[in-house]
Amino acid sequence: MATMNDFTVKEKPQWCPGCGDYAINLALKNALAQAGVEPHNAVIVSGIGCSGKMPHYVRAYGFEGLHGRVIPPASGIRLANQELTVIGVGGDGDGYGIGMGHFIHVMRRNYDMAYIVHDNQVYGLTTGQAAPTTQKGMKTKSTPYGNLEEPVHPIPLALTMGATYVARGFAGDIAHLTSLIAGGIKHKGFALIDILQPCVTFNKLNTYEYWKQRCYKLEEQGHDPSSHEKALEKANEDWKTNYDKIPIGLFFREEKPTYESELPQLKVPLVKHELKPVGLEEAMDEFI
Ligand SMILES: Cc1ncc(C[n+]2csc(CCOP(=O)(O)OP(=O)(O)O)c2C)c(N)n1
Ligand code: SF4
Ligand SMILES: [Mg+2]
Repeated sequence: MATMNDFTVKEKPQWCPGCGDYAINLALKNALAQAGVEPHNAVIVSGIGCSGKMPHYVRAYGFEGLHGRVIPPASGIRLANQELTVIGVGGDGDGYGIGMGHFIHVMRRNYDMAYIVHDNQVYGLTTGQAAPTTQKGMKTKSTPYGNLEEPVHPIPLALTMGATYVARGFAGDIAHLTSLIAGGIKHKGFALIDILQPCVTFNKLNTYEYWKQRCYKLEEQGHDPSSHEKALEKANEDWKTNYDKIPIGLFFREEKPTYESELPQLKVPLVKHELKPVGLEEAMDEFI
């Protein structure tokens, strides 16, 4: 069985010292090992951002694509070969901004994949502009007088769009985060793991200390993740308490057939299908 070291690359990550991305990298490698995944069966798919560097820092298959386009290649890989464990990784700008359309639709389809969002409330790579999860009033490079927009709330959004595993972790608690990611990898269906990730260089509001003072663990309060209603209640607690109380942990989990499992054509993975040359006219007759 693979260990965390089997997922470790020789190169040193190039994130800023103290960035929460280091903790996510450790938690992800640990979680892959805990979930019993082998490096040759894992694919890490990312978009563009500081978070988008993750495929370079995990020893597995990897694909760093376009900004906001984590989900399309991840979905394609899943459909082509269900024997692979597919992990999408991206930023809050990537997934909840430019990639929002993909995020919403993948949840109602319930592909079997885990999606990890480095939620640092800013555009890190492009040096600190406001992102979709930036809190109202926060001053950033692009909002020097304070952000006028209400933030996106990914957890209630995921719950209402049909995600079957919905969790929020904190990069300041690696053991807890590891168990949430491992749970998402093992879950048969779409798993969102939104991660509160301090960007120590460009976000001076949402620091490690900020989250530590406010976060509490759902499981320590006896939360029942099988109840959608209770999950929604908890999911709205952060913004309803003006970020005084921020629940982290597993909000919701349910078993539902995945999209892939409902397609008889995928009983044998597409990559293992025998390809027979088909003439153009024959194909036109069949499909048009
Ligand atoms: C289509 C497109 N638009 C804009 C950009 C510029 N760009 C690169 S990364 C990024 C935002 C990164 O923020 P986020 O997704 O939150 O990731 P982080 O760097 O914070 O991890 C932007 C706007 C781009 N690369 N491609
Ligand atoms: S800019 Fe922010 S998110 Fe990017 S590496 Fe530096 S601390 Fe991390
Ligand atoms: Mg970001």
